[in-house]
Amino acid sequence: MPKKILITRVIPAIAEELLTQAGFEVTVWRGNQVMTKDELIEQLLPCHALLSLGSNKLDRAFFEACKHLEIVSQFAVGFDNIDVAAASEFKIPVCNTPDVLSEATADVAFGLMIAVSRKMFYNHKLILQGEWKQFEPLKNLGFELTGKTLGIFGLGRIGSIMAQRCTGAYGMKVIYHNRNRNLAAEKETGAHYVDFDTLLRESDVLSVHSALTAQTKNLFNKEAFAKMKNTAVFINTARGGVHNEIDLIEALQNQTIWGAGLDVTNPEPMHANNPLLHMPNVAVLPHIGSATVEARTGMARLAAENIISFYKTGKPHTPVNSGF
Ligand code: 8YV
Repeated sequence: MPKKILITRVIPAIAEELLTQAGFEVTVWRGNQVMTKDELIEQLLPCHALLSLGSNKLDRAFFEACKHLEIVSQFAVGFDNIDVAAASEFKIPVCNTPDVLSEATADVAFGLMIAVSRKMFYNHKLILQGEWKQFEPLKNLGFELTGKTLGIFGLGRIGSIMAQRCTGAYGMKVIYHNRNRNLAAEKETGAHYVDFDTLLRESDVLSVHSALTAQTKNLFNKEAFAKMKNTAVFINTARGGVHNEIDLIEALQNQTIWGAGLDVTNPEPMHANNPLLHMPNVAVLPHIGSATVEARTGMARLAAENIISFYKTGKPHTPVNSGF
């Protein structure tokens, strides 16, 4: 009997192709909406493995209802939607898709930094509103990035690429803060480790690349923004839950910080009347970090290969819980 796999959204076809070629029976949920928890549990009753997306909330109750699952392979690098401790209790390996989306996501961070520093989204809106009338010598001036200090919160794969982009393009000095020092990344990027308060105090651009965890949730709040330069730009392409959006709006309105570039918001989707969308020094994108053909194809391939490798060798390529 072939093992049955459920894929919870239509993703690049390579995932289904690889799994089918490897002898699995694949069901793809073709609805446009994310499945409800009940729909997901019902669909999984006859399945052995789940290929999930970040939009599926896999909490303890889910794992209690689906303890028959043999593996969960997520089409995303982030896995804050999954109660990994609960999965581990039921001896279910959970995998993610690191590396394949790092270039694409770093590009969005880099692009947002430039867009904010030159108020690009706002200036574009002025044209749409018929407000481009004449050359303005003193209006809507941005600032230059050359020689500025980039602060990275979470120097992993994506943060390292962002650091390299910024040193290569603008000769920026790079400082970073992680829970633990990343000596390999320091060597690769020339980044200097600093404590969290120094990161806040010294960054001209502060870019978040960490996972959302109990420790990072709401970390960029009123208190943190108050320690930043009033000329600083805050960039978040990781998870909206790492910043407090009400505090961010206030910090921008009070000019506690200068600007912000967000690819992730809190909540998602952001409501169209959110004040951030109307601020000159803010650029917001709808969570498109991994939205390139290359990254999404790589994610689909790796998510499928994790399942294939698990059933062939007992070991998935990129598990996030230990023991697998
Ligand atoms: C995905 C992401 O778009 O990989 C991640 O962690 O945030 C994005 O690449 C999304 O989570 C798809 O599941």
